[in-house]
Amino acid sequence: MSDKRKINENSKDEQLEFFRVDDQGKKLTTNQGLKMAEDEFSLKAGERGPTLMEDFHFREKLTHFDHERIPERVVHARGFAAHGHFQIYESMKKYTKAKFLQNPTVKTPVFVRFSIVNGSRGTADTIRDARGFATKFYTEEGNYDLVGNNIPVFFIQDGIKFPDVVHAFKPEPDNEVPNGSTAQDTFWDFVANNQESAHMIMWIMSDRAIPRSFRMMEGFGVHTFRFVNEMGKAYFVKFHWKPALGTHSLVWDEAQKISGKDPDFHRREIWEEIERGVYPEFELGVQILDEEDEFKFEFDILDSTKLWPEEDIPVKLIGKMTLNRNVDNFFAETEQVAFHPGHVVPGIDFTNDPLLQARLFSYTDTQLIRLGGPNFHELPINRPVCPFHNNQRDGYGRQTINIGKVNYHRNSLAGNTPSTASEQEGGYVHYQEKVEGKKIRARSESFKDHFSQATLFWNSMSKPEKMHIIDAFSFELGKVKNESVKQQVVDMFANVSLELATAFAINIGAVPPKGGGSDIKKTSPALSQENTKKKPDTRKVAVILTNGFNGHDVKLVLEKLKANGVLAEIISERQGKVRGTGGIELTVDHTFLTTDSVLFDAVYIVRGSSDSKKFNKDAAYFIYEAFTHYKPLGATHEGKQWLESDGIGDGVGVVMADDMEWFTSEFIKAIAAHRFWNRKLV
Ligand code: HDE
Repeated sequence: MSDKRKINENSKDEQLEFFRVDDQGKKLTTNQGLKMAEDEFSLKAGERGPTLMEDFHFREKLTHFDHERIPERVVHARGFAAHGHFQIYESMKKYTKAKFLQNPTVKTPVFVRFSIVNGSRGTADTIRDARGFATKFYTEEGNYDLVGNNIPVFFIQDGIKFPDVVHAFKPEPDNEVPNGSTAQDTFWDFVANNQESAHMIMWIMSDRAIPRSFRMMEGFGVHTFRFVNEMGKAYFVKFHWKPALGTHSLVWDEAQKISGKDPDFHRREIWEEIERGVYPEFELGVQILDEEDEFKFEFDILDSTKLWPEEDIPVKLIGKMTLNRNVDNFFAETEQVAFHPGHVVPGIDFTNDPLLQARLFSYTDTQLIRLGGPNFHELPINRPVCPFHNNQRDGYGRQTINIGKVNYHRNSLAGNTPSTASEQEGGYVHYQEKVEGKKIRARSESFKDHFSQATLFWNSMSKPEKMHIIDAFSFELGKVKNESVKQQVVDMFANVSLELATAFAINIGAVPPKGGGSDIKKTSPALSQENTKKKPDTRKVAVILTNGFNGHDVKLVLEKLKANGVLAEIISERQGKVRGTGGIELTVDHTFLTTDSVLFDAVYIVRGSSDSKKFNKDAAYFIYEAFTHYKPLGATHEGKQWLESDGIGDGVGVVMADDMEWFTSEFIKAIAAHRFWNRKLV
């Protein structure tokens, strides 16, 4: 690429264009470009004879196929990614010299990969797990990777324990069970014996671990990083992604059923929405702390099991990211993208968080095995959009043809180039933090409080959220076989909340805690999803109807839903058309066989005049399940009478009316509300 290339929103797209290959309409060739006259029969000695070694085409085809797979990521194996851009609202010059954070008119290209931490590549999307949220900014100063999760804290404080926690949460090593779940003895044994995990476990047991959508979860950089400005002044910073549609979750029973009904639930949704131009948006937020304030808190800011309460250190929203383009090829882009928290640009620097320090080693190391050598930065998806030059050479799969004889530094033959850049020329200069101390394998005293913020999280939950956490502990520990492990976990979480530990102890047949409890009374309202944004956009409504529905009214409701960003899908007894009054026909999107109640956010029950027993039975089950998952229900016409006679009609979050205007606006409000936790289940 020319050194003069201007970086803009489309630079990455333009760069990728060079590598795109369209095979359609072309002649089939070998990898050497030889056109082949036959691709269905191997070369044999006689029609019924043995295959010949000479068959170079057969050998090439099979050999390539035999080598198609690469190792899946050791964690975050299942992922989904999309392209987009990021734009800041106003210059962040005061805090950082990072160029992509200076100019509000510049759109920096990004590539974002969402992932599941524990599950393997074939796990279902909706398992209970933390989600990865990794962003590659292709900036004019090189790639900057913000490799975060949807949970702001982590299981452990020191990276040396990462293999231990991962071994404990992956399937047990003898029988490789359970897959994509942590309902196992080894995981909970790890938790009870490594109590620094308490805070993260609270998040994993909460609704945050079963997000409704990738576009409805927050992202967090987790560690404390540094911003450094042009004057060399540094600030501590924590990164946040705030979803435009708010943070919402599934119900656990629903999440488990989706795992069977549509294991690709999350990736399918984002793919389809980007295809129809409804782009996911996230705002980038920063919490900034003066260096002088490092020791002002009751926790250590270098400890990744702690968050900075947003009420104490507000999140400043500094820009917006829009994901507007799906990949062309999952393997080439989503699978081969290589993130690394050590990919930084001038103005962004590290801290001594021992978890971050370990990550700075691990990510390049893992790519060497996963992507097969040191040249993975040359893969199209990983290439910076700015020029890159150095004396690193050779290795498996090298793409560039570096001309000339000089491949070392310092030299006189090439005028000592490629030469280093001064700070003024954009050269990266590490922040000169003063460090002194004895070489020691130990944990700072300031890292020793494992429970205060776990209690802060518990205190901040609404009543339904607390119930979900109790249920999650009861489910997970209910599957643990070892009674001692169960008891150890009960006794451990008594330090977080007696109410919590007692409740799940009773459910799992353990002895309720005799001591413990916490004095922490503080709450952080920002932690509760109850206080998040509520919007109807992108919500999916199942419209249940059959022949003889009121054509005029239903058309009106469907138009209004669409105008409010709600996606309505028609569900009926069979595919094809359903006929309403006034000659109105609708195309059926699904039958009760091809879809399921758990795949929708709300149900609109119209019914119609036809009276099929099968329709009635299937629809009743569909509606009842949505009702028990606290989803908004709307009913008009025959549907209304039906719900009334079913006893569901007077439930909270059930909207019924004869006036279509009133009905639609109330139903849209109910859809935006997400769930009605105070509904009494019949
Ligand atoms: Fe990772 N992590 N991690 N991690 N991580 C990887 O790198 C590691 C941690 C995160 O979509 C691996 O390329 C260590 C925290 C994401 O490609 C590996 C430690 C956070 C992704 C690795 C951590 C993350 C990874 C596996 C503790 C949130 C997926 C494959 C010291 C801030 C990126 C790979 C993608 C992937 C190591 C802890 C986020 C092995 C040693 C904390 C989003 O290098």
